[in-house]
Amino acid sequence: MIQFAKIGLGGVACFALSILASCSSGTSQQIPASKPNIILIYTDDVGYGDISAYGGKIPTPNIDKLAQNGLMFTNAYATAATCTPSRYSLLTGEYAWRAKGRGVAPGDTSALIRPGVETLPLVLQRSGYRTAVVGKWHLGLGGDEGPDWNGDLKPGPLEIGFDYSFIIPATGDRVPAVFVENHRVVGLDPTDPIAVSYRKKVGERPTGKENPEQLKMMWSHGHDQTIVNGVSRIGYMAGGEAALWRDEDFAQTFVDKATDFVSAESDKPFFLYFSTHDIHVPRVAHERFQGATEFGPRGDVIVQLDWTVGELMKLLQSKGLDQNTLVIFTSDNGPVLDDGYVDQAKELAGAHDAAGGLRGGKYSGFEAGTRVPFIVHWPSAIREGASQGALFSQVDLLGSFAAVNQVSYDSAQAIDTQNQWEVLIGKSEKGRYSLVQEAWYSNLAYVRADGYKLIPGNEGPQIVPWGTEIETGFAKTDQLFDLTADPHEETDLSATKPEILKEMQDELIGIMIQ
Ligand code: NG6
Ligand code: CA
Repeated sequence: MIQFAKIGLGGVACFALSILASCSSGTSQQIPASKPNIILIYTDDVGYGDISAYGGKIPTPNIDKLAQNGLMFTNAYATAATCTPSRYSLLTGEYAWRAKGRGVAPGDTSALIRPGVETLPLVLQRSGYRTAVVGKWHLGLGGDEGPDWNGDLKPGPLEIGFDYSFIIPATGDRVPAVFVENHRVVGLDPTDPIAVSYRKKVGERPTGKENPEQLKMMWSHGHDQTIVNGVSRIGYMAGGEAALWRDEDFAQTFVDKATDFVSAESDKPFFLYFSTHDIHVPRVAHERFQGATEFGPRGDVIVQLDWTVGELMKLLQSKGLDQNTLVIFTSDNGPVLDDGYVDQAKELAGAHDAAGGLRGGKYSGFEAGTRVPFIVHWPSAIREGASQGALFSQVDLLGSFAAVNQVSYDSAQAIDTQNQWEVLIGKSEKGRYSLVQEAWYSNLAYVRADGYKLIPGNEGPQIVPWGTEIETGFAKTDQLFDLTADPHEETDLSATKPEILKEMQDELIGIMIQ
């Protein structure tokens, strides 16, 4: 049963967008309620069942509080079951599979989103916001020649709509193991330049393959190249010794950078794209969270993630911004236990079901690949905890924020975004008619609000072939599921419901050739 939050602004009930724009916020910051500050907490590999509000066994009281006082979505989707395409779509309003080369990006790839492309931060800049990205990027840096780690790293976030950027350039498990602030590697000594290769060994640093005795966390598949901070990575890196990160400090560093950005004097509202490293591999929590749970490192980084959310909320409260800041908490793709390091995630999972009863996981065309936790917290407008069952895609944030701010956007490029603002704040339960999910290798699945789901036939393997043990959902022929009657996608209805199958095949092709 879906309940809806009561919508009220500044003590005045407002029911229409036009009225909404004219209601005063009543917060200490003199910003109209139609322009709340926005923090988009974009977590990494957090599954539908990883948060305790969604049934997880690892305590996440700070995230649960967002759900208790906000809107908890049950049918919200990342656009892809891996990171790079999900982030691409989130920021551009276009499904990533529309062009090649937007799969999981190597750490030395050039910028996938180039200046001139419409983006969510550009829409918000146009709406009068100051904008920042803090955390994981994984969308490439630099022009066609690739990133210049020792020079100016552009184009990057600053060229596509962010006023400030502090990022892990790719992922925590990929070199170079350094932070980038705006255009520069942080703390780089110019006499010790960085060299990166994804093809051959560079420099003298030991590797996880040759020197496993130097590791504090052993690799299980991949991840056996250059060792930094006792963890071997994907890719080889030389130089940059003074700039190397310590994985244990990621969470605190990002909270500190967010604090600086939020605290800056400004008469503009802010948009903070806060993209955590948690809970991606390598799962190396800060010492104070190590051993926090009986679930091993994966449990510890979930607790650390919850701490991060608590710190952000405390920050908002301390600045008097908690009422009129719209906080979105979600994830870039579904869960994985063994993603390349021996951290006992599987052995210690116990009764914790990271996929929350869904089938598959990260990389998968089954539901756990892309159906993710999605919570919206905005006390000025959303007064009570409620659940939102409408079909919603992260690709819709661009169109929704453009609509509520009454700014235009390039709809020829941001082709897949829709205005779902009223769904986002719980004013409507009529979400999308349908959406497209992208699994590993750009294989697609098509989900409709009526619960039917099509996974077109493809030649991919049935199990992700490198040791994660995740089912891809792929089969040689088209599969049709009814998610309402069969949420675990067990019964293929393609033979018994040929009319629905045909209808959905046609609809998906229609979307693909748009
Ligand atoms: C895979 C990595 C995995 C992870 C993933 C990207 C191997 C064997 N596996 O190729 O560990 O890094 O890429 O994850 O190297 S994502 O969440 O950023 O998409
Ligand atoms: Ca991810």
